[in-house]
Amino acid sequence: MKFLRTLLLAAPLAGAARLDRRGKVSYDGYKIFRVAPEFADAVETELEDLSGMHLMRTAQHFDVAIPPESIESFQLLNVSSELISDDIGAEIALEGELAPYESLVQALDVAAAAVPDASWFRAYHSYNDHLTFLSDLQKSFPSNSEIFRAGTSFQGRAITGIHLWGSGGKGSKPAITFHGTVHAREWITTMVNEYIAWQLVVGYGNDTTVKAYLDSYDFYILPVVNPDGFVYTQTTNRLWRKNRQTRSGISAVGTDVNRNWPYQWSGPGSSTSPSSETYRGQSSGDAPENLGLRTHLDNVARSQGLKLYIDWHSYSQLILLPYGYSCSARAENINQQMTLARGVASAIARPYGTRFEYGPTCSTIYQTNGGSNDYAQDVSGAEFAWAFELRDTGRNGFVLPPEQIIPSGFEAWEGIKNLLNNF
Ligand code: 0X9
Ligand code: ZN
Repeated sequence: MKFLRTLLLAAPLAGAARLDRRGKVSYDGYKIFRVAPEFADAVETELEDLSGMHLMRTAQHFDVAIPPESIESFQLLNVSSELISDDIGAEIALEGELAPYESLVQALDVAAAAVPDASWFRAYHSYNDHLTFLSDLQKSFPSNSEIFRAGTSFQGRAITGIHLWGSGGKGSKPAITFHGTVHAREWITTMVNEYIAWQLVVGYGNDTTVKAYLDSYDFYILPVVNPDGFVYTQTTNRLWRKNRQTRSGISAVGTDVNRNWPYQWSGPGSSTSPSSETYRGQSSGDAPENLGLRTHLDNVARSQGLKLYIDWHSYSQLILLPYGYSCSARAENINQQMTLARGVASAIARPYGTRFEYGPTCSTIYQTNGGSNDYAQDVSGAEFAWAFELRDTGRNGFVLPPEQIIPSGFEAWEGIKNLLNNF
């Protein structure tokens, strides 16, 4: 029953948002329920009236956040569900204040500046501190890296990444491109992208395997491809997903940049409604972030070839392969992609036993139209175009405690190394 997998996210805070003393949307008293799949459609229909939020819907589960005043009405629906979080506001508080960026350790070689310390990965950080971290990482590896820009966000921020290369020189090898935080609330993806970039820089001088990765591929890592949305999650609404694009005559804000890619753009895996969390935009590719990202991706693919593209998301612990737009279309090398994904999932599980499932996007999570990995596979011509859904499976969801940043980064790094060793 294909329609069960169709994503129709309700608008968050359709009713009036409650603000705390600092002017941020308050999630105090909101509960997360995991609704059994057979009741998912029924709950979806009621969600707007309940002022509830759609968090994650897969074939296996549907997670919704319900505000305190609607809990009783939700219970009256009498659907089978499990309580997975008692108070999102309390979890957001536990996630901690953003930590200042302070510590640097000594340089890897005398000509270079200090490399950022691993303590960076003990907390979440402000957007400006992420830019400083990236620039410090670059300065610590000056002959093999540069900061680059992949266009401009709706509000005018530079979409920023770090380009790393090895002994063949800049731009000489097939490219590997990572996009983090296209969905603003998926903060763990920012940290995991930076963790992988940091491991590549730190390892180049003292680990022959890591040196071989950089000598074989050019890495383009963009930890925050939706900077406006990310800043908004820090100033105003922790659970914001889309960009912050406004459109004349439309009051709802935001386009889902991961439904806006100009390939298989329209269809049931995206929404025409501007208030939906999966709003695809008025025309394909009309989000400024999408323009910058696809121009960069296509240029790199044209000049160097695109070996691997990964779009990093959370949560659900999945490795998603093409395609999202159709459950029957298959990438020509899907068997090889499945074999590789299986190896990556076992490498991820090795350190802490974290289980990732894998498979084509449409049948593994749900149908997505206008998604980045379909575009990267078929238009940019990537050999492999994947999306990861990082930790966890719902207990903390998007608000993953900072103690889990390093384990998430480490297991993802193990997975990426396995992939690089095997393709
Ligand atoms: O719906 C999405 O965009 C992703 N899931 S999430 O819950 N993080 O929003 C899945 C993305 C699948 N990959 C692409 N279509 N690129
Ligand atoms: Zn996402």
